[in-house]
Amino acid sequence: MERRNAELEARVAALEKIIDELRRGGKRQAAPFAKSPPKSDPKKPGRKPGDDYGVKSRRAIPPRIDEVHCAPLPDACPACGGTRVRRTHTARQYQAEIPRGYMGWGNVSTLGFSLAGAVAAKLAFPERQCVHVTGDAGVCYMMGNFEAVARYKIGITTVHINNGGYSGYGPGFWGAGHDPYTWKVSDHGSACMANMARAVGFHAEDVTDPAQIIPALERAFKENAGGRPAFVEFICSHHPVHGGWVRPGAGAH
Ligand SMILES: Cc1ncc(C[n+]2csc(CCOP(=O)(O)OP(=O)(O)O)c2C)c(N)n1
Ligand SMILES: [Mg+2]
Repeated sequence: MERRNAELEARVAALEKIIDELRRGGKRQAAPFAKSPPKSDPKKPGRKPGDDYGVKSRRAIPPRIDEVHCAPLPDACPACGGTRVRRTHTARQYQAEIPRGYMGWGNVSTLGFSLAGAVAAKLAFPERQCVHVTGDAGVCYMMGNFEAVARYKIGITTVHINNGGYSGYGPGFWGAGHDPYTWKVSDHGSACMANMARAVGFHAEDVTDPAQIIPALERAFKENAGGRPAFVEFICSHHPVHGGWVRPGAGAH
């Protein structure tokens, strides 16, 4: 009987120890000193690039578009009833792959800030692929800083959407546009921004063939992995081309 008692007491003590450890473990966030000793080879925090990413939580991309919804502007403003309705901007939609992995803006932003944004993202998350997208004017605002990005071997990719002008400022469905001095840029044949980036150390390419979009990005990302920034210039149609949902605005831009 005594032996049995001693056995049970030892068992209770062992179970109490386990309960205590579990309790302490549950408070890890609040009390780091309750943690067990750190692992010598801990996994890097955050999402991994490539195959190491793990299971993606987004919906599967449908193989073909089977439904299109038109959202035309109403004839009058639903708030004030005014009939001078005009389009001011197009809202893009993104399905983010990584929570907080996309940095963007609502409508108006400081042209050129995306280079600094991508550099900051890369410094904060060196294991992630960082890409920024800019227009012609944006490139001109940031070009003075490309050399430093190459010198510090910051492997980011700049995607330049070259639509041969500053959209919204030139002529369009909204009217004649501003004075040409506000929107005209040199033809790509005489002013190639990819050449400019290459000259200061970037891997750089011009892309005119849609089939080359993905391969060019893959080449850029490969260069990035080796610590070389990349500049991919996509030559697009002049100014925006909008879908059939756009109707002429009542006034000039
Ligand atoms: C620092 C700064 N200067 C001026 C503007 C005003 N602005 C807004 S869009 C734009 C033209 C943008 O042209 P581009 O970069 O070629 O882009 P696109 O609209 O053609 O895609 C200008 C000058 C701004 N947003 N930020
Ligand atoms: Mg442009």
